[in-house]
Amino acid sequence: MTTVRLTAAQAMVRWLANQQAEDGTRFIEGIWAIFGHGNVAGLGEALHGARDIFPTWRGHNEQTMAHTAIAYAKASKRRKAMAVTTSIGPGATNVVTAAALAYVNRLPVLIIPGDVFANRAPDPVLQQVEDFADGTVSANDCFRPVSRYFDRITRPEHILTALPRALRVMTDPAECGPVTLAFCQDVQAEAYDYPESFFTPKVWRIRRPEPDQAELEAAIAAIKAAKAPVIVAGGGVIYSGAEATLAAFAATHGIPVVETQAGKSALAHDHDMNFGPVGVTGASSANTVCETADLVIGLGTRFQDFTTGSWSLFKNPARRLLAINVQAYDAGKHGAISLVADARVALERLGAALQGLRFAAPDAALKADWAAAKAAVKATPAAGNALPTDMQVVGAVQRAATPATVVMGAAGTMPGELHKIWDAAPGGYHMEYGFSCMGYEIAGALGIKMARPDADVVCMVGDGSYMMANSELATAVMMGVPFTVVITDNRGYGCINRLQKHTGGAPFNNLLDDSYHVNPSAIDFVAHAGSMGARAVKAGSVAELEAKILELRGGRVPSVIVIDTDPGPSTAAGGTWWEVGVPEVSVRESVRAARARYEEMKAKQSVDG
Ligand SMILES: Cc1ncc(C[n+]2csc(CCOP(=O)(O)OP(=O)(O)O)c2C)c(N)n1
Ligand SMILES: [Mg+2]
Repeated sequence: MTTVRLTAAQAMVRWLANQQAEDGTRFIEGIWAIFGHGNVAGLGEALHGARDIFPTWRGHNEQTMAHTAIAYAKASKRRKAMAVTTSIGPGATNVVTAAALAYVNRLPVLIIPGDVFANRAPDPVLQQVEDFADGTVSANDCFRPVSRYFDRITRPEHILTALPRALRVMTDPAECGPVTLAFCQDVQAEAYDYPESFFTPKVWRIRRPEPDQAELEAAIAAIKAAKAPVIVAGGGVIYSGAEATLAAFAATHGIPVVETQAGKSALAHDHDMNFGPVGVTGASSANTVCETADLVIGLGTRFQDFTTGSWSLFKNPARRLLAINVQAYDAGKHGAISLVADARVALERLGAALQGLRFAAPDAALKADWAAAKAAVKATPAAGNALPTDMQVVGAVQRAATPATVVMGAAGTMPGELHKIWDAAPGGYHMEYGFSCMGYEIAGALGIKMARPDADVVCMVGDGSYMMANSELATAVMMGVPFTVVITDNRGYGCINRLQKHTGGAPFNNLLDDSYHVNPSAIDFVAHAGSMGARAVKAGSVAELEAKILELRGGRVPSVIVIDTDPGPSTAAGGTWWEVGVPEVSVRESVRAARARYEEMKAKQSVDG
């Protein structure tokens, strides 16, 4: 056996550089790194040695550089990913939130935090947490519940098994998610005679599981027995690359499609059978179709509560649920008829069996009514002193959009409004709404642009989310990765303020002016973003915003446009109930009234599994 003597870190980097996506490029495109004593001498030195074959990028915060990696994987439809390395202790635990984000959203990212000394000689090393009762625990054990695969590399030969397992999980469509390889800092630097064959280039093909025959037959029977089916299209449609198949299937069979946050832009917004966004942030067209449907066909969806209106949406007493999912866990939810399969393959098999079967599509007037509702809230406001609404801001961004535009976001008012009223071109919508993590936005925009250099990436971020995490803006400037950031400054947490009001609460601790202060908050977002090197400007009106988007597009650094908005309004049309626990006893009348409304809706919730 031919061997090569390398440190464990050198071997890891060499191996990673040789793993290929189906298109022949590196599956792990490169690595985000912030060094400390836990990785600088071991992995850091190895990355320097391999810098011509495996790029290293420096972020400003471990959590957000991981967000960039995760957004890259999402924008690559899980066909490519990135790695992230940190030191031990705080550098590592900073990534736990990002790991959870990737875990919830089923997105691949390879996390390589440094770990304590395997030899324990210097214990406790700087930043070691020291569990009094368990000598095997380190800070990195925080990653266990939010990793699809976790391993601790305590001997150099461990990577021979750990690395292939890591890539297997990241490229498995059902198990896909974050992998954590906690790398003991002494082990990174230890040498071993690795077999040359370990480094043979390998292509990681993403399999398309075929359905089980009996499950397929049950699904066909359920569709044939239905009179008014609806397809709830989730992120799985996009990850499977099933968009065109779904468009044809829906058109052929006259089955309406509604889209979840992760599934939005699977179909063009003006496809005849696209009845729009579903659920809490959904359209009246989509939700009306769902309320009356006698067969709800989940296609690549987790049935998150925003999709199902906390299970109050599907109201037809005869309603059955068919869940098509590559992951059996999701296919088995809520007593569904399960069809475990890749979305595209499942549609092909169903289409072949259903032949010319055609349902009476819902009334197209539903779509026309929703189009009118959208247009009304997105229209440019007349000139005046009133602050614009967030919907009017969306209108300006929409008018400035091109077929290459990818609008993105994660938390706050924007995800709900964009889901409702944004007219997405196919592939033109990227919302992190599995974890809805404030602070994903700017880092995520960077990841999307790296994955899709030809896209016109527009990051929609509230003042609150911007304040939570913005420093990868400086990274994007440094790397010359341009995108457009629109900051809607409504002086606080507008959407939670509205939720608080809706649940009977007093305005408290959400908007900046309702929060404890000695001096009123006065953040200059233009100066802040400008100080990091972005081209930052203020738009004094919606019309000015539209003009500035066009003017600043196409630079070599991100542009940031700040606009003041009214925290009050949101789109009233469409939507469904969403369960948020309202206090059962209260001295406040508004809370008691909200509780009564809550109990009314609880009675309408279905609890089938
Ligand atoms: C990390 C994180 N913390 C808290 C929340 C809860 N949360 C959701 S939206 C929001 C406020 C967002 O404020 P902003 O970004 O200004 O958006 P706005 O609704 O004001 O437009 C909060 C606190 C969250 N989603 N993520
Ligand atoms: Mg805000």
